[in-house]
Amino acid sequence: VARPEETIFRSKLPDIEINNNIPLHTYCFKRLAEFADRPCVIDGATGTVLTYAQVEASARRFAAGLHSVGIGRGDVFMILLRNSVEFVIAFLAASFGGAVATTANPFYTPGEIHKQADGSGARLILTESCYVDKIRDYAADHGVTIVAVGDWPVPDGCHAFADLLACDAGALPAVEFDPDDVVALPYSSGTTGLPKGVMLTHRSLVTSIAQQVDGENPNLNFRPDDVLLCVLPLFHIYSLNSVLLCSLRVGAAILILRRFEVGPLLELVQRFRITIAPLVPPIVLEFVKSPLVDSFDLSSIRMVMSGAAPMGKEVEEKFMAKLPNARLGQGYGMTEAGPVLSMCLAFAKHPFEVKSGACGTVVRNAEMKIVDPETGAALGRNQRGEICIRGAQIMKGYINDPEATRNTIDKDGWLHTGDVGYVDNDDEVFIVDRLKEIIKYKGFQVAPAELEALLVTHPKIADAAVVPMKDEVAGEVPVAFVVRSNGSKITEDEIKQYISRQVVFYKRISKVFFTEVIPKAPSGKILRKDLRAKLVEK
Ligand code: AYL
Repeated sequence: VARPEETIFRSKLPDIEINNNIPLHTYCFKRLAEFADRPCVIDGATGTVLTYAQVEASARRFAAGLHSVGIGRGDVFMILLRNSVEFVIAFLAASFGGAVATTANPFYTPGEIHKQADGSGARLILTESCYVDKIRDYAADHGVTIVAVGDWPVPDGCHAFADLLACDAGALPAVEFDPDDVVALPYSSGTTGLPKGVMLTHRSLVTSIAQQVDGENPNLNFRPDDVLLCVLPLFHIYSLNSVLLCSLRVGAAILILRRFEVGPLLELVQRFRITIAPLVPPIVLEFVKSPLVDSFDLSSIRMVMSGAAPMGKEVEEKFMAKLPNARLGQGYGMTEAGPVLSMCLAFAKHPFEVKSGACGTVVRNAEMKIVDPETGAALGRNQRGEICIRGAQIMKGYINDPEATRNTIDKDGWLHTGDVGYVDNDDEVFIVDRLKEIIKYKGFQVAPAELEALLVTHPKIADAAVVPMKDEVAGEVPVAFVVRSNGSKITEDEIKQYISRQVVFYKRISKVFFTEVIPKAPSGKILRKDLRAKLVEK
């Protein structure tokens, strides 16, 4: 008889053999001969189509181009692009060249970009011409190369994307390879503190993709004749992994959109006969609310995925009533977990019955356990605790931060998510709460520690704490508790503006509460629970 502390949850699908000792691009393009002439990426703005053969060849040429400007094995470069064909080519080029791509939001302020460029040690930044001004001084001061996409002529002092792409792929020397080499370095604050570089290796990404789309009965049944909507930002791991890389592996077409707007999006769904739409809850909500949904033919959609933030059961049910032909389900991921922990089994080739509100079942070739946050003991079914995951897909660690890595992945290899949930009698995962600090604005991460650090640099602020507040549209928004410094009369508006100038739109503080003191534990840790409780009273 298994004792409760031994309870480990597994997928309902059998484990499969995963060859995760090969480079990510080799794995993704395994069936290139078969798919060579099929559409790979479609630019939603122009309708331009690149085939699999063209994308693969472009990535190899761009890898040679990167090499020609000094980016080789183990070197980090930043992709600071909106969704685009160039993004896809550059990311795959990182894999071909043995380099590391750190992905960042092009809407970041210069300060936010500089922090990530510094922390990751990026030696080159690839961005659009219109954003070059954000990084020009930084690049000059730090000897960082800039590669610009778009607008001719190329901004002063930058290389042109097109020139690097014109390199001869044969000029790329053979690259030594280790499956545990890092290939992607997205940023995440994890369970606490500031954003950190998450080291995802070839092995971890190959494993994660295989867990989703490989096997006789894939958990996520993407097919070569599918057309996937890629509107979620590729700099975020959800879109990079579950949309781009999973599609490449199966030979599907990827329709790339730069931004989300309901009307134009619905029109494209109809025009390109999109079959799979990976979304986040706020976009699902817009679909539910928009009267436009009834004026387009959306019958091609067979699968709608939601992830990155909680989705209410009501939204889910309303959506299914509106699009009865489509299957809606959730995936649950965390950047550090590689990222997918659990995936809806109604998306399998031979689908299972699932419940609305569930976040899927743990992926195959992985182990999940639910632990009591107080005692660390593993809990049985239907008992709430911290969700932990183990498997070859999880991150190698945080870059240059062994301590944060140790605090997240324990000595037995379990990654602690900071999410509270349970596994029910049918192996479905439900997320009910969060132990960690992070705030989720429409699925985007906001790290309270980052905003707190900015707030306390203001001379009129003595102390500050940032916590999430529920919001109907965004899910959560950051709000601040502020202790004014002696005699200061700083106002809510001044504080909001001070922060707005320094951060991307979704990190803006939506409300300020002045207080006498920030509640803290003897260790100095902010008692966020107490502050969140105060919000409920307000
Ligand atoms: P990060 N329901 C509730 N909360 C969720 C869900 C979900 N379905 N998915 C993610 N979260 C929260 O690193 C949770 O708190 O990665 C988790 O720890 O930006 C945190 O978001 C992680 O935030 C997919 C589906 C990737 C989802 C993802 C999520 C990546 C978000 C691939 O196929």
